[in-house]
Amino acid sequence: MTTKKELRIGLIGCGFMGRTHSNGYLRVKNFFPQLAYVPVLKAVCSRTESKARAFAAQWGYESVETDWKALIARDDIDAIDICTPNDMHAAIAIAAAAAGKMILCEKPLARTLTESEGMVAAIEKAGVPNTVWYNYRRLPAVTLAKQIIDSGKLGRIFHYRANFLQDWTINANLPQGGEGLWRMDADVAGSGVVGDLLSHCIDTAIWLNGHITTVTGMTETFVKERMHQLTGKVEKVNIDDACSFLCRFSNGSLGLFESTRYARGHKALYTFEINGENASIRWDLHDLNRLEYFDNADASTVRGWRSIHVTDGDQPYMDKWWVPGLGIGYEHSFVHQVADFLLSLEQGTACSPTFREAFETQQVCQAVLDSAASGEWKETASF
Ligand code: SOE
Repeated sequence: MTTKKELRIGLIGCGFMGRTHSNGYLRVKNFFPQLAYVPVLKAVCSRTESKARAFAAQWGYESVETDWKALIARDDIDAIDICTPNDMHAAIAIAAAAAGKMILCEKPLARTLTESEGMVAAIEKAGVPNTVWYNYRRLPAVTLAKQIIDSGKLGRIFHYRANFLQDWTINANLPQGGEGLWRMDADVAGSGVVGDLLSHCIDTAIWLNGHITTVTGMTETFVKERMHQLTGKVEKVNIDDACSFLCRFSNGSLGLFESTRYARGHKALYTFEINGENASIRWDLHDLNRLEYFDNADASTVRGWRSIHVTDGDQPYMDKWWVPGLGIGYEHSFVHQVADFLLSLEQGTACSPTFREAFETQQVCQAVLDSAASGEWKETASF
């Protein structure tokens, strides 16, 4: 018999993110056995019952629901995990908070700043534990970057540079909206690459380098009209296919960000580089166990970019996995987020990024979109 405390999960949404989160819940008890809490996959919810049943059978959920309100009303659910398309995040989070449930919400927090504001207010009024799944923070090499920066080794930071490049929407015949393609529909997604991809870069940047104060951006929609899967009609495309922006951080450094779904040859190239007075670091999602580090204090005879293979037990999270030298993957970042959420419950602390912290990312996204629309520099709203 387990002496662990149960965290009974009600998952809403059976897509790609539903799978990454479910895998996190399943793996955490094997690899983080010291935690006081253990997730229990109580129920999964999808509008389509057959889909919910197939998902429950595949991932081990005990029951299914087809109405998210019924899921929230259940007494045997402690935490609601929101893995729906973005247009449902606000309604579900606000209702779940009012019902006193803990909430784990997939990124971005919502479609708009206004929706996000309502969510932060609801969760803070309810006082329930919450987190937003900006998973890349929890890759060991990215967490190591945070530790190196916080140790002061970089000194004064001058530049922060990030890219998130994909190529899956180049085909002009790709429809917009509907099953599997909701990210192409602005009514559902809120925005294109800004909310979907740059939000990851912004979350990591704020975490590593502090607040972003002003931005100037440009966006482009390369294919202006596409068939909408749900209406069967050719409709105007309202998402941004690409966005580049410049910004200033409150520590005085300059930022340069680029994201697109039109970078032929790139499927998910997320990279960042940070240049400080004494040292620089850079990271690439395609080689996610590696952190590159240049330290100007090294003897000139051996000075150069070090390639740190982040697989040692002394490095973040890696004592939980295999043996030094053996890397881990994308999916482990979600296991780490579950572990950190469970630890935060045990310790009575917040699990970063909270809704309020993710709201700051949303403010930057909004400022970038506003700047692209007006052609002006924009201040991110004061937090
Ligand atoms: C889009 O293709 C996407 O799946 C994002 O929605 C995820 O957040 C990102 O991690 C990978 O790309």
